[in-house]
Amino acid sequence: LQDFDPPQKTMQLKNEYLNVAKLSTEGKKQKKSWSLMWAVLTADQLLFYKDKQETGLTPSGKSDAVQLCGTVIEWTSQKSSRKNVFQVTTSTGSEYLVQNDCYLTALKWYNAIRKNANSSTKE
Ligand code: I3S
Repeated sequence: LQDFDPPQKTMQLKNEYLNVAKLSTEGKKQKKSWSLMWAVLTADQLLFYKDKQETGLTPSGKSDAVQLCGTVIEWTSQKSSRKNVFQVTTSTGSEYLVQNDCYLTALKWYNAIRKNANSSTKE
């Protein structure tokens, strides 16, 4: 029974299509390739789905799950020529670039992810 996450942790706090490029997986460099992903933020995870319709599937399916505990979020102008890009670096060494042409959209996600990463890390 203890396997169940409390409802407030799995609840979707924010969801939207964002441009995402994975730079590395657990320290291993990947070929940078941007794609439009359906991003879902919960209290302790950032999930990326290829499509909005896939959110019903398990996170282990076609999506990517970022554990926010120990994750660092920083704006970057070095790693892409695109505007409004921030980097998400996990405690296990996976790196993602997240981007939106609208600054306010990018800022809202930056703030929301940072807030949850900070509170997940303190728990
Ligand atoms: O850091 P890079 O290599 O300049 O990033 C670009 C590449 O990912 C490129 O793909 P190809 O190497 O297959 O052409 C993308 O099309 C570009 O969008 C990347 O640069 P930006 O500045 O958009 O992140």
